[in-house]
Amino acid sequence: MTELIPAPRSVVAGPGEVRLTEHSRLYADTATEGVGHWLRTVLRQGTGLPLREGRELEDAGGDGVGLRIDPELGPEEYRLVSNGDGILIEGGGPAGVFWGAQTLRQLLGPDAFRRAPLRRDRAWAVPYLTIEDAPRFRWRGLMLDVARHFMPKEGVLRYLDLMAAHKLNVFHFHLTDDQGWRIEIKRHPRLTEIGSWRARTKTGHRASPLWEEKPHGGYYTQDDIREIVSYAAERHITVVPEIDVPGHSQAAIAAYPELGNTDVIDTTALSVWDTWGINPNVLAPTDNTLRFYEGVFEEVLELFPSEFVHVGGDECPKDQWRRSATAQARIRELGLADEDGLQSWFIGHFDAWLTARGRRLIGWDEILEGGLAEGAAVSSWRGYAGGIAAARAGHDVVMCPEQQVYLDHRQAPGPEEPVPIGWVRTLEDVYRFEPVPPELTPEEARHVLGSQANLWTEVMEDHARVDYQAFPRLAAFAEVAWSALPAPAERDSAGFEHRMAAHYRRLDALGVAYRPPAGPLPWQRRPGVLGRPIDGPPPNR
Ligand code: TNX
Repeated sequence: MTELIPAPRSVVAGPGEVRLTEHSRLYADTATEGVGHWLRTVLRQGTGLPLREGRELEDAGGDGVGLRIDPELGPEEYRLVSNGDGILIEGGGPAGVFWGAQTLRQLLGPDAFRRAPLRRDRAWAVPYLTIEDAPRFRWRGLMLDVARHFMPKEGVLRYLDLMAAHKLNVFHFHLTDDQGWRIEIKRHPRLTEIGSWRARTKTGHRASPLWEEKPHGGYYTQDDIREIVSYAAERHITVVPEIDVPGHSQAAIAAYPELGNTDVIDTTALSVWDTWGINPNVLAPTDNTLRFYEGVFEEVLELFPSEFVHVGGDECPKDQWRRSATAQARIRELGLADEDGLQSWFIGHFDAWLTARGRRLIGWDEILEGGLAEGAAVSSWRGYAGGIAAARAGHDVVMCPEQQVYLDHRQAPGPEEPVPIGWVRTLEDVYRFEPVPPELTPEEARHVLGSQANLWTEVMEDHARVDYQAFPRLAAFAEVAWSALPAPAERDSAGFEHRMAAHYRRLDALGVAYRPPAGPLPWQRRPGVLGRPIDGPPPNR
């Protein structure tokens, strides 16, 4: 039963076990009451045990569970002891206790992950052991793109639960893109009235001749967002919102044509984009655009308490700025060298704006081009290079190179994989991903806050597709981000696969539609109608 994922720092097992029964009590000290509430709720669902409240730690003695703070431990560190006195989980902060509670759930076996007990008469046992554990990185993230395909709120809450089960703690919420605007902004209602729906959708990759001829869309109201942020916080997950500027903005321009480069194209003719790729229709670098987005970010800051706010900054083609008299005048007026300078001025504006409000900007590694704003952090996605350059320049970095942790890329070669993306990133590739490149000195490496896996959803139109792409690779990623693994070549991938056998049973109980080790099930395959070049060079760039 100790086939834990992610692997803890140390486990010392002894003979014997604690048996949880209907008489078992759960005690939580004041600081860990929230964790106690979470643990009681999920265990009651899966096991049927009431885990009545203990008034003091002694009530949890023998066959109960105690939760409390041990100030000697780090904030996310925990110790789980199961012995003749019962089960005691101590953490340096509530987050540490919460991760310990996740470990306890795994120790109880796969059925503890169900929503209702299979039967009432079974025993629930936890072996005698001592687990000491702490995360390697403080940023253990998952990015979910809800712009390309909208994921209704329930699905997002479910992903937060799946993240928590894997001890992931940063949810990077990609809320806007060319193909959809997904967050209600009260002062600019057309962003969702117009920007959250597209008339049709390209099927498969962008070279496909096929379309799904039906409207697609949806958005989160501000109350939905508050609920998501609060649900995440209960699970010790920080939500980092992304509003992508100045590229990836066609949905916003379709809603408010004055945001685009009106002296280059007729932006009133644009609609929410219905295909994939890098879009030439970018924001105009005008005062009107800046004021508009300051308004957007003001509402965003009210909804998301996170230290970091993501402003995108990726894939912003400069052609329209080259042809725009307005953009060229701005370049001259600001004394900039070129259009790259304009992009960096644009990002720099929001860096200063966010910093003045006590937040920090983070953006995709393109924000390094033309000079990176001081204090800004970088999501390094086009490989390690951006992250290395940023760390050397003293900027914080989240490593998420597409070569390793892009979960939209296919997980095996062959015609059965249901994605039109040529690159193969296997479970083992992800397991051998190292967030800190050897090029960095220990001093520079301190700027690597951690890592995240990214789920872009061009080809994932529902939650079953997202599950298929995310799992099992997200489990490998979680271990990379949490556990103190050795260098990639020395990692025990056979041991990991052995533990995965137990983990698949947990994912089954959770209802995750993962990719089975033997390949996709018939319903997970996709008929060969995508116009996809199989296993060739990446067709999506
Ligand atoms: C690049 S990663 C993008 C996304 C795409 C993704 C597909 C990044 C910052 N931009 O817009 O969805 O590739 O893999």
